[in-house]
Amino acid sequence: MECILCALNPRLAAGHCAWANLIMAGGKADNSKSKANTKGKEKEVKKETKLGLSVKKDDNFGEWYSEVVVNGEMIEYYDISGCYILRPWTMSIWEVMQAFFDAEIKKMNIKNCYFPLFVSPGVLQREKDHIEGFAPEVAWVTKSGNSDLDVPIAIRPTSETVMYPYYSKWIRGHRDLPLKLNQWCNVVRWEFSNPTPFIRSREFLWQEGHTAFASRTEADAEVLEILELYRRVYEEFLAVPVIKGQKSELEKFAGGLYTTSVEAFIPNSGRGIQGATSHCLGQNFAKMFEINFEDDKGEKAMVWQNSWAYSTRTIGVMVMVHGDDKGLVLPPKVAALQIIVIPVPYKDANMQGILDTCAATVRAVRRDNFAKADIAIDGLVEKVKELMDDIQQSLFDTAKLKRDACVVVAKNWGEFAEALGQKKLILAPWCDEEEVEKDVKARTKGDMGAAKSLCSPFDQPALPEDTLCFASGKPAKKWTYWGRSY
Ligand code: 87F
Repeated sequence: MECILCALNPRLAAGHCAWANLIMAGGKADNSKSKANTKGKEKEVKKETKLGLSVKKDDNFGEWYSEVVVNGEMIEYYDISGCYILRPWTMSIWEVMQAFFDAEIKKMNIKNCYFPLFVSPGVLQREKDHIEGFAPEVAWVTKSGNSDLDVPIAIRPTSETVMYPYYSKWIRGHRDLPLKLNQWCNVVRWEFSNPTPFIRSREFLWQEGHTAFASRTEADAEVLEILELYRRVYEEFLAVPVIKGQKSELEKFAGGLYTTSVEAFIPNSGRGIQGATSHCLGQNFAKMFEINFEDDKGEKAMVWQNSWAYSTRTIGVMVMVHGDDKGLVLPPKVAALQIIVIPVPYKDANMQGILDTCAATVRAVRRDNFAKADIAIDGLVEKVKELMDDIQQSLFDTAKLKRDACVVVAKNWGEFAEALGQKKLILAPWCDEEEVEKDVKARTKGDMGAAKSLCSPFDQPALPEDTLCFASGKPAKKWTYWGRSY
């Protein structure tokens, strides 16, 4: 637990209040006086530190978000659109999640590696069917100094084409399997739709896991094991509730067999957001990249592959879900700084009285709900640890209550359209036909963006036999979450 002692340095004290989960003040001062004091100082400090926000979360969510991430000193805008500087507050959150995830995948015997940033055009083309839709987002290096390169070089938007030629080389027999590699790196996707810090940026940090197995059974099991780790990153660290489920045929990674994801929801914008994905690639890439092996019967076989990733987008989701009108609210488990200790010896107060009180209790103020508590110095550390756990849990509980309050069950088009208009997270019975999803997209097109399926939750409510699809009226096959999304 990181804790800072602010020896009455108002800039430090105020500046860190946005991030610390708890502010503890030792000693009691004259209440009326101290209130007047803080009020007067607040404006001054805001001006000095630019920590104050000019808009409220409910009034202008987009502007609020920009101000929170910048004034909270998490990011700085950069002179290339869609690129952001990740400041130390951000990186320490990233590192906490990284430490957890990295340790967990090591337990699964997944090894870290690092492949080059650059992709040769030849190898990129081998995946051309799947890259087709993505091609406009690939960034290229065409020059060195003043001279054009003989062959332009792509910058990785993801590393399938970089890694799989070597999987083909390294995998010979069944004893080479499974091959389970992960890399922590940056990727570049030259997005054209409006960039948003963490949520949609042209360069971002992620981990990408790429694994190869002898059997589909092993691959299927890993997909879910990784997805559970992603759920834990969101729910246990970032205190953000997510839904685990499967993507529709239209929304899955086109190169794979099926895609699972964790989906979050941002109540203020009424949009769903894909939190992380875990794909079973089947044997599609094995075919393209000739990743073959001799199986235990001496026969030639093709590997089964998975790939999975989560990115710095996680941090944006957390800021959007927990932040308030005062700025950032970080769950204690990922906060670089949990507590600020402020000694309060006022000159005009009775010094002995203060010292007596200081020796006995501290006043603690929580960042999440501003609740105040006087805690005895005896057993303070234990109490504060409990308080941190309580803040972590109540951030999650509050976020879940808010998310759940946005869920609407829609059984027909009328109910669906109404709920969409109210920015809800819609759970609807669906026939699971691709054409019907395309039709839903077409019918909901507008300035706000079309609605799409988010996922079919693994946790399926009962579906009575005669239930009809909300959009086509055909027999429904499953419950699926729908909404606008990031
Ligand atoms: C952008 C440009 C080029 C996404 C792209 O999800 C290619 C792509 O293949 C591309 N944007 N994708 C899909 C990425 C799939 C997969 N890669 C490994 C993952 C997990 C990590």
